[in-house]
Amino acid sequence: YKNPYYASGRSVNVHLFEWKWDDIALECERFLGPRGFGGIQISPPNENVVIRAQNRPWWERYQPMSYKLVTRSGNERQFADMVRRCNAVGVRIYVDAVINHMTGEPPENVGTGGSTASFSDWHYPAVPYRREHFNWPPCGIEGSDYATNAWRVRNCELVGLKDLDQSNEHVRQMIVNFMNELIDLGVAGFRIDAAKHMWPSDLRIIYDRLHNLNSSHGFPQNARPYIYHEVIDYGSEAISRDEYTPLGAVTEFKVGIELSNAFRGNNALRWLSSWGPNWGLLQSGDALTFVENHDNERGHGGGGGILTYKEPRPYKGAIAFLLAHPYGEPQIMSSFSFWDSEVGPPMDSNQNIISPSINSDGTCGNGWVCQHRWRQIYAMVDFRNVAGNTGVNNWWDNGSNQIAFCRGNNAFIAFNGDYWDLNQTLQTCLPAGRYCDVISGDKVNNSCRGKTVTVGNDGRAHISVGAIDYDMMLAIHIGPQV
Ligand code: LAG
Ligand code: CA
Repeated sequence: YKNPYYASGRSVNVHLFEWKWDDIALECERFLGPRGFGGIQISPPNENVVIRAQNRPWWERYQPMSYKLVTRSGNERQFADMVRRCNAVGVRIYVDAVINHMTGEPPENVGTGGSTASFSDWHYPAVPYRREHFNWPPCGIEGSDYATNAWRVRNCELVGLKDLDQSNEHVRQMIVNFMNELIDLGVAGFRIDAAKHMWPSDLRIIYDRLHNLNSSHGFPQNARPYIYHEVIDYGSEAISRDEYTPLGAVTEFKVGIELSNAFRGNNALRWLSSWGPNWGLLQSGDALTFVENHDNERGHGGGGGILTYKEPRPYKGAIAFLLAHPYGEPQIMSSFSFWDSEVGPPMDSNQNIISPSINSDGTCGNGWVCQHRWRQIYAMVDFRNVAGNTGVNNWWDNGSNQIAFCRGNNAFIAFNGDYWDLNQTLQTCLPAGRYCDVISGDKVNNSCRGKTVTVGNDGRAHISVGAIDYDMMLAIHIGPQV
């Protein structure tokens, strides 16, 4: 359950938060496929409760009404079409699976697929679930439970959401059927929402009943879905991330904290020379890594203080490091712009999601940030693919915030987080030649729009990253320039 089964030469997952299935299919064909992206985490595809009273907050999608594949992102036909078209261009789909709970007690009682429920009876006829399928009697998780009481964290309600009992055979079977339907439609795996709130032993039984990935979508025989567990573990709770690594990968939230800290200038970049488990992080093969996720970019899920698109210079630096370094299985966020932490995606007067528009420079409009279309970010996706499975070599630093390293003989990157210029001749480990810095500009008609770097026969090159340059890094590699 730890292999994402990316198509060969691909290595990065992008969370297209609240995108519609038709738009994702198009994005796979016109951008993500050609640019070498490995996969997409999509928003929960199953029916959720509609919350008009709060103007359709993004988090209504974390309140399931049923496992019907009908949401504001699209219906089952559109879902199937998206998966088929993305797989056809080498881009995998990972589903955000909300299986810990159903809804709270929202003021309205209709789902995105038209289902109704009777919340106060714990009755969801469209699944169906009844009272006996929930942990009973209901209790609410309290803040203090996280430190001391694993049982309450798993068997009580998370923010009032009706807590399913995954030790119940009917519940397991409904969840297995839901996940198998998605696997049969060609998805490559799952993010397990709120995994901390479910017993690993129950999850194991569910996973053991999952189908192999669908070989008619290009997966090898006997391939198991990639499963990454959302477990927020900063090291001080009754439940540890290590309880989930025997089951699959785990979200490593410490990565975003540490990289945000370092790239904001609160911890010298030189220390990143030991990046990885030495920092108290999970083993590389166990870790789904990212700077920000949809919760902590807006102060939800106990998060905050993480770099986001709103602080673009250090943010791009942190993402460049995340993608340049071989540690972990990286994911990037692609957001809609927001000022209010509850507001949902851009929508029209009928509350339908508005598609992103594409500007002439390739960036998005209509309220979509599309970090994956920022040159500095998509260029680093390509960098990681070119680096392949090489390690880190030729580490250099100035004892402060200027660092550089190579990935084998394939790729080289330098960062300047100091208040003075980086102007050095450094060992790049690349073959002699002229390279375009992929951060400062694309290559157009065989010439560099940004900086040019000339590597000599000895592999050395003059590297310049000014303290006030637009970006804090410079990257070159042997691949054809995108
Ligand atoms: C998650 N991971 O464990 C998701 O990443 C996170 O986004 C989900 O919370 C949460 N677990 C449940 O799936 C989000 C919002 C919450 C929201 C919840 C349900 O961060 O704020 O709660 O989704 O929609 C909302 C209200 C609460 C209310 C609750 C139940 O904000 O005040 O108690 O609904 O009515
Ligand atoms: Ca639970």
